[in-house]
Amino acid sequence: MAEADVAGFTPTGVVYKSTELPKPTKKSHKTLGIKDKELLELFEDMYRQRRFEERAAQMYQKGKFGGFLHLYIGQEAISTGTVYALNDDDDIITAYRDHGMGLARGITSEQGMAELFGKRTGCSKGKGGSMHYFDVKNHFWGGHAIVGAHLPVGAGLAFANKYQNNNRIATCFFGDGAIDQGSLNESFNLASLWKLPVIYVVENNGYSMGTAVKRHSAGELINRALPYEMKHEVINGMDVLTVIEKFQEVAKDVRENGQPWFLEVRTYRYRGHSMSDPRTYRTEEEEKEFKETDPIERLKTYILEKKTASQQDIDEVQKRIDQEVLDAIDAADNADSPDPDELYDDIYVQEDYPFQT
Ligand SMILES: Cc1ncc(C[n+]2csc(CCOP(=O)(O)OP(=O)(O)O)c2C)c(N)n1
Ligand SMILES: [Mg+2]
Repeated sequence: MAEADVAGFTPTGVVYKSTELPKPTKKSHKTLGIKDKELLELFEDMYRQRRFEERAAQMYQKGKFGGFLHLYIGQEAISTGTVYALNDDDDIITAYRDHGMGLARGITSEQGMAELFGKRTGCSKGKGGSMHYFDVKNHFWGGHAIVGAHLPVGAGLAFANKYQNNNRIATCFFGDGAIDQGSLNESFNLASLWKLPVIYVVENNGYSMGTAVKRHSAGELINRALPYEMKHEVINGMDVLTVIEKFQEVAKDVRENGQPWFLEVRTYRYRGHSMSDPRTYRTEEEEKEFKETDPIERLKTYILEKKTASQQDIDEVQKRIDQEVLDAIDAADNADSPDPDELYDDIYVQEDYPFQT
């Protein structure tokens, strides 16, 4: 059956938008200011996110915790590359597929796993779960479950930084499913009008739940920048060096010129939307094609080709992280749940809110 038939439309000869990956950077790590030994650290960072989530999926299947679990596997170059390129006190906010960004930003495997298990040692004290990782100390503002709802908060973070004149910028990530929410237009409008120091980033992983981008969204995603006259670009999100290159450039421009950017980062979600998704809406060939661009394998190949570290160094990193994640599971298993008396702690209440009954 033709694709258009599946969607319920009559084929019209419309050329669908491209979901092709733009070319990765040709620049070497040295040209980008990345030291030899930092390449192995970038590898470690991405591998931690991958291993953590593979084990998290196993724990979910074993019934160690419930609720939703959305895996970031395949998208790790984006979290690792962004965190490397930004300053440590720049603000980051994202949607519910948040484990990778949280771990890259400084949440430990132990805090992350405990949060999934709903334990008080978790990064949100066990009360947020998978979709609500938070680490305010590291300027990581969540983890938001409602599609598009955090985009105005991203503008707010940037507004606060501009107001305080502190030279910090905000970066707000969201999925392609958020592209047509009204909140995107409201946020882009104010960001541009008030020249807010914010980078909006759509992680285009091809799907919103089981609906392909080409079926849920009219026109190219990147064109959403045009009515608001925002600077914009589409980049390859499977190559960590490309992500670093572009975020370094864009962060500098936002910081120096005080104006927002919109980036479309093309990537692929290897797993289903959540744990209950059998992925019947796409082919094995498509998954295989994207797995050939795997960001972790790609960096490993680069490291070995440039001889900045050996296979043995890589094996050692993997062994150490494998153990770190197993230890995190043990710790989460043995930690306490939050006390029921703490249920209403850490909840924002404005005492003089006028519309409260
Ligand atoms: C306002 C709203 N509508 C619907 C949902 C249900 N929902 C949860 S995730 C999701 C898909 C979002 O896809 P995308 O933004 O592409 O993010 P991805 O899962 O690919 O990371 C939807 C529709 C929701 N959480 N919020
Ligand atoms: Mg998506």
